[in-house]
Amino acid sequence: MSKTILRALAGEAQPVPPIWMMRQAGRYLPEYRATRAKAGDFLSLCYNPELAAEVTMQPIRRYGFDGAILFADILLVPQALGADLWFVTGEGPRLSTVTAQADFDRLGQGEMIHETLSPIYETIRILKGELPPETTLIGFAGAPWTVATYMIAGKGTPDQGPAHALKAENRALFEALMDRLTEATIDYLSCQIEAGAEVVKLFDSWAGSLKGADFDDFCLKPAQRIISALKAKHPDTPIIAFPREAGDRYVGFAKATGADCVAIDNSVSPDWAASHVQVDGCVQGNLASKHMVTGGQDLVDETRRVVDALRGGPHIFNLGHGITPDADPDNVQLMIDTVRNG
Ligand code: 1CP
Repeated sequence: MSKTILRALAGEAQPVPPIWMMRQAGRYLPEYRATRAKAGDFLSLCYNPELAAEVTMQPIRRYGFDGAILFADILLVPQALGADLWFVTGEGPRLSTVTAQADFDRLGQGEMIHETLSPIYETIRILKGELPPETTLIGFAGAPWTVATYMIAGKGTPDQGPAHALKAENRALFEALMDRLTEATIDYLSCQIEAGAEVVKLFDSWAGSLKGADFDDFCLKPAQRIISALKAKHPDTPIIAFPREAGDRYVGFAKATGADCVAIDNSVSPDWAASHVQVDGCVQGNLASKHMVTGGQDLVDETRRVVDALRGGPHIFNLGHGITPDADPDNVQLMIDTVRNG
C-alpha cells in the first residue's frame, strides 16, 4: 500500500504526515472562481461532473496534496430527498423547511436519491482516471444531525436553535428525520465507494452543540449505524469521522463508532489529541484555518507544533475547519513546505 493517506488510516506513523485541506477546492483559488463562473452558479458546478472533477483537480495540480476531496456539498442529500435548495450570494444556503409532519411526508426516500445524485458518482469515476497514482480520493457526506439542522432551519444557524427546538417539541418527527437521513447517507456513501471513492468522511460540523445524552443519541449512534452498515458492504474502505467541537467527546469516539480516524478541530490542542485520541488510532487535523489568512512565522510555528505533537502515531495533517475565501494561496504553499521539509 503506497498511498500515504491509506497508510495513515491503516495505523502507520510516518516521518512526514500526508496532507490535504478541508475546502481545498474553493473561493480562495482564482482558478476555482473562474470555473464556477463558467458553470454559472455553485449548484450547477456540483452537478456538472466534468467541471466538478476539474475543480477537485485544481488544488492537486497546484499543490500536490496527498488527498483529493470530491467536489460536492452536504446539502445535496436534502435536495435529493426532495427539499428545495438554493444559495443566496453573500449569505449561504437556503432550503425549504421541515418543521411539521406534512413537510416530512413530502420527502422521498431510498433509491430516489440516486436520480439527483448520479452526477456525483460520475464525478468520482472521472477523477479515478485523472488523479495521480499517489493521491487518495476522498468521498463525503454530512452527518444526519448537521444536515438536519439545515433542513429544519432552512439555512445555517449560529446555535442550531430550530433543530434543538424541534427535538424538544416533536421528538417523533425529529427522530424520523434523523432516521431518513441516516438511511440516505448509507446509500449515498455506498454508491460513492462503488464509483471509486477510496475513503469516505462524515462531516458532523455542528456536533459541538449536542450535549450529554443528545451527543450519544444524535451524533455517536448515527455515526455508528452508518459506519457499521458501510463496513458490512465495504470492509476495506476507511472512514473518517469529524464530530466538530466535540471536545471531551472526541475521546473514545473512534472505538465507539468504528471510525478509522477522528478529525479534530482546533479547539483542542494537538498535544491533548495525541494523548487522548491518537491512542485509539489515526487523527486528522488540526491547524487553525486563520493561519491561511495571516501567514508568517506564526503559521510556520503552529504547523510545526501540530506535526511534532502528533508525530508518534498515525496522523493526517489538515486544518481544524475549512479554508476561508480570504486566505492567501501562498500561505497554503508555506504550510505544505513546512509539513514536508520541517
Ligand atoms: O460560493 C461557493 O463557491 C460556495 C462555497 C462552497 C464550497 C466551495 C459551499 C457552500 N460548499 C462548498 C464545497 C464543499 N462543502 C465541500 C467540497 C470539497 C472541499 O472541501 O474542497 C465540502 C466537503 C463541503 C462540506 C460542507 N458544506 C459542510 C461540512 C464542512 C464544514 O465546512 O463544516 C457544510 C456545513 C456545508 C454547508 C455549506 N455549503 C456551502 C456553505 C457556504 C456552507 C455553510 C453554510 C452555513 O453554515 O452558513
